[in-house]
Amino acid sequence: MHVIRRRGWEIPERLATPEHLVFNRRAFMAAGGAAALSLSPELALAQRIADRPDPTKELYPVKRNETYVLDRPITDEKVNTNYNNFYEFGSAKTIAKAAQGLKLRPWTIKIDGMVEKAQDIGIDDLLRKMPLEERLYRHRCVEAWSMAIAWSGFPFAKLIELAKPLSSAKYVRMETFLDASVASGQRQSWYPWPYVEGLTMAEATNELAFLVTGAYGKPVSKQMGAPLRLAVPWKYGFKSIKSIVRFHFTDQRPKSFWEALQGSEYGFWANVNPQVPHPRWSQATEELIGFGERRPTLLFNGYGDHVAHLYKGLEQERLWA
Ligand SMILES: Nc1nc2c(c(=O)[nH]1)N[C@H]1C(S)=C(S)[C@@H](COP(=O)(O)O)O[C@H]1N2
Ligand SMILES: [Mo]
Repeated sequence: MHVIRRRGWEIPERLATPEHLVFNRRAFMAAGGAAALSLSPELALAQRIADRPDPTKELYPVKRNETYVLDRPITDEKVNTNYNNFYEFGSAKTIAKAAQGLKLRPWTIKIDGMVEKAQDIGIDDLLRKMPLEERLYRHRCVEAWSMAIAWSGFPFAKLIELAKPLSSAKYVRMETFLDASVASGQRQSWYPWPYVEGLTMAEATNELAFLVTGAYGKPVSKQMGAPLRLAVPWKYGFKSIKSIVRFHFTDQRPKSFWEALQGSEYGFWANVNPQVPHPRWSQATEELIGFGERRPTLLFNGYGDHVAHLYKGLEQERLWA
């Protein structure tokens, strides 16, 4: 049997933080890690539910854009769909089953704020308008683990074309759904729900910024942020907001969920930098989840050629938290 060994894990449990409080790695390992996932009846059930037909299923797989190449293997789908951060459904990594309660239709996305004309658009109409492609991206969580994923979706820039923001808009602020009746985490009132994230217009229109509708050649799973989630792979994972219901264009810098909760540790930019530690642990290396391997982390998670120019002249800003 394939055994995943705990190797060089550097974050002591006593350093538990809002995000890390939940990093229930010990439980994951105690369950036998990835090898056990296929054996656990509970997780197998969650998987089957997640595999139910989706109205957009026939759109996938989509053609891969070969521009984006990986330096590591793609994370196994079973590992990825059973090891998630999605606080709406709980603060452990094992929220896959709870997330199946999320209803994906109707799913209306509001586009408003500093735009020519505010609009509401259903996810299926949006999907039909957007050019879908597949991209292989790395994902680096601020907790110092990483995965590699075959996302499907469309460039954020295409949504912005549809939204027609005014030239005065400087930021796009995104929100996750708010429904405590399905998301038990949202009954925990000490969190600043709904989950919010934001990008500058230059970031959102950068070619790397990707709105995800699928993964592993099919509609993206609920636990990974169906039906629409962001992937900004040069930033820490918390920037990649899941299950988005609103894009609000504004000239005010958005305050994100994690920044609102713990501003001393999480900021607006959150670009990956191995040389700048989190206040309580090193960011120098990362664990490749599912592979039992640690690797040095790369500046901008290896995407500096695409994005480093966005931060010129902003050296006084807190670019790395
Ligand atoms: N709405 C919402 N989006 C979210 C989160 C969350 O808790 N809620 N967690 C973030 C964090 S910390 C990470 S690392 C990624 C995890 O994505 P994954 O579960 O698909 O790996 O989602 C991000 N997006
Ligand atoms: Mo994360």
